[in-house]
Amino acid sequence: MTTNLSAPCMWMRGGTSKGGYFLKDDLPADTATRDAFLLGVMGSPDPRQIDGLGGADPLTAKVAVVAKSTRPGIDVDYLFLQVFVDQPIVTDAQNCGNILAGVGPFAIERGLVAATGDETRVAIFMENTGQVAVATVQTPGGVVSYAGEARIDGVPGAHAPVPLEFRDTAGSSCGALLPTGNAVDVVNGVAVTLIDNGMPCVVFKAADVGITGYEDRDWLDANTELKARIEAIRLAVGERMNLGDVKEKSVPKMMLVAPPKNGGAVTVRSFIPHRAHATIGVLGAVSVATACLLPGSPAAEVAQIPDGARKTLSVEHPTGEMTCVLECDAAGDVKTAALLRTARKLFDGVVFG
Ligand code: NQM
Repeated sequence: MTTNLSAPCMWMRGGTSKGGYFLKDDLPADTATRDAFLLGVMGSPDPRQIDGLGGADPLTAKVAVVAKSTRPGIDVDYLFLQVFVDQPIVTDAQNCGNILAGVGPFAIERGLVAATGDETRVAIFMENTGQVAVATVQTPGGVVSYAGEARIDGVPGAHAPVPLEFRDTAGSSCGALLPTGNAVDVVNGVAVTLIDNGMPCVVFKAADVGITGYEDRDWLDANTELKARIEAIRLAVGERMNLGDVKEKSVPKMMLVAPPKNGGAVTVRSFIPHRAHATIGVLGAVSVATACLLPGSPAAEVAQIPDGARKTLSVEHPTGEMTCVLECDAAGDVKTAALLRTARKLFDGVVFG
């Protein structure tokens, strides 16, 4: 389907995801027209996305909408949109920390933010959740550089580092870190933690749904019985997590945890929510890592947690690990999270939807 509309667009990899980055003013102001255009850009709905630029994967059918901010102390506003692959849905019901990694470079490239020496800090208001992240972008000579020596699992090669800092992300979409007030709830016979430290997640032991937690993405995606069981839990908790009916939403994410295998803190297999993740989401990882710190939670039962207020937690995933550095206050509550990502400009031009 086509809307016959077009817009300037930069295609970027952000972390382990990929998608279209737009200036807000370049998109139709009317939401229905914007969403129809974005469905056309990606080629949705179609499992192959043959008529668009989406990569037949929710991780590569993502959109960032960026504008100069008028908020004090904030450089840009970022709205994340998930375009579904095989349904005609564009949703702003979730944030995305991987696509966030490209927002700073994009904002500088488009002239929304002036480079300040060799590194430029960009304060980003995340519209989906009303929270702030700070990205540090490499800008030698005042120009964005994507080249560097930083490596993240799930992306081949080395690139310029884009460290991300999050502050006070608890309750981003659910209103509270633990929307039911409990570290453990039992849903369909499975002990789960319903948690939101930047991303609404349901965290439970992989063993409690009959798998090890070390399976690969293809195996998980092919297991329709497992997926049906997980989806039944997801649909049952939407209201309890203050997310309403989640049938057509991409949250909560389903996080299956197991003991670490490679010296990390915990192993995770995530469903986002209908496909297994190739790695793990950024804020998804922060939320799981936070769940590991809750005494008595299913994640705490399998996790290895270092001592101290500043905790470096390596979250193992299907293709490596993601390191989250969590700072806790005296009460043990997570106050800030820092993660390393990289990003790369892939294409700049005009896209047709
Ligand atoms: O949790 C995928 C991704 C994500 C989200 C998803 C993300 C995050 O890897 O912050 O990055 O969970 O839909 O891009």
